[in-house]
Order: sequence, then structure tokens, then C-alpha cells
Amino acid sequence: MQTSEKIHPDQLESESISIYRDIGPYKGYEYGEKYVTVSCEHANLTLKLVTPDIVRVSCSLDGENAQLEPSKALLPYDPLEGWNVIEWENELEINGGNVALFVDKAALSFRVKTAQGKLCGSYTLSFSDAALRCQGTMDDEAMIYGLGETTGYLNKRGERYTMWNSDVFDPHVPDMESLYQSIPLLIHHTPDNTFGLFIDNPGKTVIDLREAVDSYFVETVNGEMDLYLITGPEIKDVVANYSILTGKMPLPPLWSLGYQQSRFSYMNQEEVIQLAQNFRSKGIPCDVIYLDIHYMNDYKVFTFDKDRFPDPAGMMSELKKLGFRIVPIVDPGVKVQDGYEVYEQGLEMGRFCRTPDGKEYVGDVWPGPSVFPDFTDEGTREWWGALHQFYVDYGISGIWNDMNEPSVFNSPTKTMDANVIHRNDGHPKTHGEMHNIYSLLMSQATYEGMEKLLQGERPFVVTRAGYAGVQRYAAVWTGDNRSYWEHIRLSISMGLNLGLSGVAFCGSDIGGFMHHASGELLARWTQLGVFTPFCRNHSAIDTRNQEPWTFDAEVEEICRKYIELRYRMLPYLYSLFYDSTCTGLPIMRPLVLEYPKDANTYQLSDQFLLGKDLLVAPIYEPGKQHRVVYLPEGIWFDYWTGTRYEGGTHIITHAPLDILPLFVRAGAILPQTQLMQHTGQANWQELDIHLYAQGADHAFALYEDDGISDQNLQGACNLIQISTEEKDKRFAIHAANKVCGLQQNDKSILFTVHHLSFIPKSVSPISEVHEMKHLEERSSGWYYDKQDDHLYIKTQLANLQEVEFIVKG
Ligand code: MIG
Repeated sequence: MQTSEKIHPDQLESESISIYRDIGPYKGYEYGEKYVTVSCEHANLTLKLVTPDIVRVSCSLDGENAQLEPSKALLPYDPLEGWNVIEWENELEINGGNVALFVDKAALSFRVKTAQGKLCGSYTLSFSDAALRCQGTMDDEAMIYGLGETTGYLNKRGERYTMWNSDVFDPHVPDMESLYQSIPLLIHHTPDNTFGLFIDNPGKTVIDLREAVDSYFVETVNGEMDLYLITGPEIKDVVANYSILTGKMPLPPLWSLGYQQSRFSYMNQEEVIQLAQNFRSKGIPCDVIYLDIHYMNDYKVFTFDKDRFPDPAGMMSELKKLGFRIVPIVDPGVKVQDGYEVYEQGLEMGRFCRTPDGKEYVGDVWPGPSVFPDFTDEGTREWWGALHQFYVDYGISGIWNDMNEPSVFNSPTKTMDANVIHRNDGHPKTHGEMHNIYSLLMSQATYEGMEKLLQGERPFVVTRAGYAGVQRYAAVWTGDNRSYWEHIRLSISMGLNLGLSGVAFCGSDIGGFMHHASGELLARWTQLGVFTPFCRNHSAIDTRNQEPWTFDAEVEEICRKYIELRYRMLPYLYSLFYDSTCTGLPIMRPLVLEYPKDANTYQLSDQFLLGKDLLVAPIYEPGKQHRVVYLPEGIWFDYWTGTRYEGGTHIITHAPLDILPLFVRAGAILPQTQLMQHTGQANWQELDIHLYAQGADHAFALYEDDGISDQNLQGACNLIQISTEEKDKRFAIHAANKVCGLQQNDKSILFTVHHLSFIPKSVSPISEVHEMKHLEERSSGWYYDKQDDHLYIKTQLANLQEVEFIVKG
């Protein structure tokens, strides 16, 4: 324990003052079809165009060679041609794609402008004995978003981060500079322009937004700086462009969108089966149970403990009958033990990381002294991937990667020694240079291995550590939070910035990992958690149990109600996932993403949008039953009461324990389906499509496929395009059953129109029925319920068919 003595008031730290020098002056330039190199006194800058909207500026102090090798975070690209350089007296004007760089010859700083005349910052490079620094300007009114997984609030101005993946026991505190993930992406947002800066450096990278008021700086320690300037002008453009660089998530299997239950640890197979039966007997939907480290024999990965799990195959078939999947934890550390096959095989094949003297690097983790696969080699990734046959044989298709920073207990740095050599497919680098990407490569090995082994079924991987691009292989959960009310609030801004940083599939341990949940906390956290992309309740050993029924009947009922709501909303949620696989946009969105000109949204860290139609404003303090909600422009309806609000204003909403403040955008199209206890197909035969009138922008593409196979990549999917149109006393609904790569796609659809501004007199071309129950018996017809002001329209929609209904008042 530390006391206040740690402050040492009398020992003012003798701060070594580093002297920074400009890299200039300018010496000359050279250019080819696909690059421009500007050379100067102390460094070279090489410019390449990734797309017309993304310029790469690589700087190397090692004069000659500024042709840096991109890290494996990036998708391969072929630089574009078409550079044009104009030399002015004091400046060099370099034009390429939609971007122009103006390089100041004296300081070698440069300013970036788009062809549309939008300024995208000025950058100055300098260096000291220890670091290479890039200083970027920050406009007065600018917000800085992105930066992946960080504590704090939505806007990162005033903070400082060190990109260095770390396993910290008490990580979710405001002054934590290094968490499990490193995503060095800054999104600079002002009302009239947004642009991004991505720093591709898997080694230690400092990003300081605190020291200066009008600028920030980025520092690397390896004498290289690999920058990608990403133009906007909207935040959505920056996020989409960033996803061109680092990739998009593949569509996960539908079951991984279900509710998931975890604990460190469910100790034996009886407990696991009992847990599954509890969910079913209590009627709380759930798809997945996690196995934490105790399932293993001596914490050896790719084993089951014979006493605790004597019959994993039997357990799996029991769980399958109940509709459950298992996701086991797999850590990178491999126990050093003669006779342990994974260890012996890896040793013999030279798969583990080695120290400079050529010996296996050994560090302590759960299994005791352990060795670590060198995932930087393709051969090792393949080997590791293939080892998952062990799990696949039991019918497992999801894997949980933990401790992959990598965490090492007995090392002073708490990770692998910086001088460990990674073979990196024949281009050796030190661990210090590759630290942050180790986890990404582990997730890649896991994902690609599972993909091969599953033979046509989609894998699911969730990881704790990661680097930019991690979304291509894994979902991300935010690690060891605590059952603190503060961490409910925190999970929102963490999820929002992860989403803006390419990681759409993210979430936090619902109920909190360490510390002890209360019923009220679990109820509030579950209400929020069902609207986060990754929805898993997890808690640590020696903490109070927090499965939904472990408090009282009221809490259980609240958890059930909200988990059920998530299952009903799967068609909406799954379509958002699909959309993200195409656009790279997040699922859980800060309001600023949809309302970028509205300054009221710029610092909103305690409410968010799911897609663009649902606004979620959780309660995150004990005993609270009211909160302020900001509703942006347009008309909004309270999801529960239907109360109508004119947006552009703050409201106070009432939310007793069973109510999550939830608002629907007028114009929204919310497809829902029948409640199920676990996910089946993502080809829903019965759809309840809720239409909210009185709005603008009325279109939604409902995505469907079989939810499990990779046939979606071959076009085995359907899109149902739904749109509405409103004018005076006329409301038109259009639905078209499009692509039809799936064989059977006959639908029974019930539209519910909310908040029509008139009383419907006719709905052509169908006829009215006079009681709701008549609608249930028929295949088509309409019914208007005066009391709740809902218009119900029932129809059948076959393959490739289109329907249109005109409602008139
Ligand atoms: O705390 O595997 O973040 O989710 O339950 C030590 C045991 C290691 C950390 C993970 C947590 C997991 C736990 N692990």
C-alpha cells in the first residue's frame, strides 16, 4: 500500500529537460510516380497516397531510408500515382489526390489542405536524443475523439496517453495512460471540418493533448514516425476512411449478438449445466456461457481439467440441446512442462519468442513459468490456429483471448522484455518495437485458424488487448472494470471512442468485474448493456455473484425484460452489424456522429445512439430516478410512453428502476421479431416492423442471412428495403424483398405505425378489420387502434416481391 508519503514534497523531481530541434532545413525533393520524398538536414519525409483522401507521411531520422514498412495493422495497398510538386520561394506545394501539402522550407513543418479548401492541421516534426515528435495544431473549438480504449470522457483534449498495451489491476481510473488496447487515431472535429491522424507505430507512442492549449504532440522512440492524414469533411468520412486503412469487422455469427454469461470461473461442468438450466427455467434468454481459466488442467491451454470437466463432450451435447454455446478462454502463455504437447511441439518447431541469446523467453503467468508463441511469424500463427482443433472437436466456435498484452507477472515491466526478438517473417524486430501488435497477431492467428477449422461456419473471437485493425479478427471487451456506478458511465464513453476507432463490436463487463454488484447496479447496467454491441455479464472470483436472478425478483424481472428487448430487436441490431461490415461505422454512436454541427453533442458522454434511430440515456447513479437527456434536432418519441418531443433541447425524464430512458427518432424504422430464448436463424419469418411517423429520413435496409455460415460472403443473404413517405394526410409504406440469395424468404410482416398525424380512413390496397384478433387470423388487412393510436398493417412478403401501402386520412 502506498501513503501520501509517495508525493515527496521535498524532492522535486529533477526533470531532465529535453532539447528538441527541427528536422529541417530543407535540402531538396525527389519524386516518382507513386511517391514524393522531401529531404532535409536531419530526416527525410516520404509522401504516398493510399486513397485520394488519405496521405501517408513517413519520417525517418535515419536519413536515407524513409520508405517505412507499414505495420500489419494496415491492409496492403498500392500507392496511387499523380503527384505534382510546385516549388515556391519559401514553400513546397505538393498536390496529390484530394490533398495538398504546403511544406515550409525553413522549419520543414507542413500544413494540409483538401481540394475543397478545408484545412487539416499543421504539423511540425522535431527530435531530441530520445524521441521523434510530431506537433499538430488544435483549433480553439476543436474536439479530439478516437484513441481507442481510454478512460475519461468522449473528448480527449486535456488528456495524455501512452500507447503501450498493459494489464493493470485497477485500470479504469481517469489517470490511466495505458490500457489493454492501443489505437493511435486522433479525430479532430470542429463544426465545419473533421480530419484524422493515424500514427502507425506498434512500439511505445505518447500522445499528449494536455501540455499545450492549441496543439498536441505525438512521440515515438524508434526514430520513425509513420503518419496517415485522413480527410473528412465529416466524422463519418474519417471513420470510413480509417476503415479503408485498417479494415472492417467481418460479420459475426448471430449467436454472438445474444446475451452472454460469464464468471471467473464457473468451476465445473455440473455448475455450467445448472447455469444453463437456470436460464431456461427462468425464461431469461441467453446464448453463451464462458469458461474462464479453471476449465484447464493446470492452466494449460488446449486442455480440460479431468476432475472438474470429466466429460466435456457430454457437457457440450447437453448444452447444445439447451441452445447454448461455450466460449473458452485462451491465453498466450504456454506452460513450460515436459510432456505437455503444446509446449513440446512449439519448442521443437521453434515457435516461441526468444531472447537475444537465442533461448526461449520464459515469464510467469497463471500456469507458472511459461513461453509465448511468436505470433509475428506466419508459421506460428498457422500452428497456433490449427491447435484450436482441440476446441472445434467439442463443437466450440468462439474463443476468448485474454492476457495478450502480453501480461507477465514476474517481469519488472509486467510484460515481455523489450529486447526479446520477434522473428517477424524474416524481418526481426524487438518486442519493444512490436509490443502493441502482439495481441492483434494472436487474434489473427485465432480467427484465421478457427475460420479454417470450422469449415464454413463463422468464428467468434473476443480479445482484451489489441492494436489498430483488431476489428478484422475480434470483438473487444474493455477488461477489468469494477462494480462501481462510475464504471457504468465510463463504459459509455469507452464504447463510443472504441467505435469511432474502428472497433464496432465492443462492450464492457456488465455488472462490473471486480468489487461487488448490488441489485440496483446490475439492473441499471443490464438496461444499458443490452444496447451495447457486445453484451456479456462477467464478474471476478471472490466477488458477489451477479447472474440476473441472484438479487431479488424485481431485479431479475428487469434483467429479463431488457434482455428480451435485445432479442426482439435482433433484426435491427444485426442489420446495424451488417452495415458496419460495409461502412466501418460504429453501431453504438456518439450523438456527434449523426449531429456533427450541434455543439450540444460534442461532449455528450452519458448517452448514445444505437444506429441512428434509438437514443439510449442510461441512469448511472444509485437512487436516481430522473436524468437530463439531450434530444437533438427533429422529433423524438419516448419509447415507453410515446410522449412526443421537439428536439434541439434538454429534457428531464423520469426513470424508475425498471425504466431505461429510451427515445425513438421520428422517421425511424425498427424491425423486431418474435422473442426467443436463444438466437436461431437470422432469417426471420415473422417480422414486427415499427414505423415512427412525423420525421425525416425514412429508410432502413433489413439484412438477413442464415446467421451462422460464411455463405453470406457468396451472396446468400437478403435485404428488405423499407421506406416510408409522409405528406399531409397520406402515409406511404414501401417494402421490397431484395437480393434473395437465401432460398426461402417468405415473410409475414406486421407493421405498426406510431404517431400518425391523422386518423387513417383507408389503407390501399387492403381492407380493414374491426378487431385486432381478426388481424391475427388473416394474412393481410389493417386495423386502427384508437386507444393507443397505433395503426397495424399485416401483409405477406414473398421472395423478390414488393409491397406498397397508402394510408389516407
Ligand atoms: O484477472 O482469466 O480481464 O476477464 O476473468 C486475471 C481470469 C486474468 C483477466 C480478464 C478477466 C478474466 C481473468 N483475467
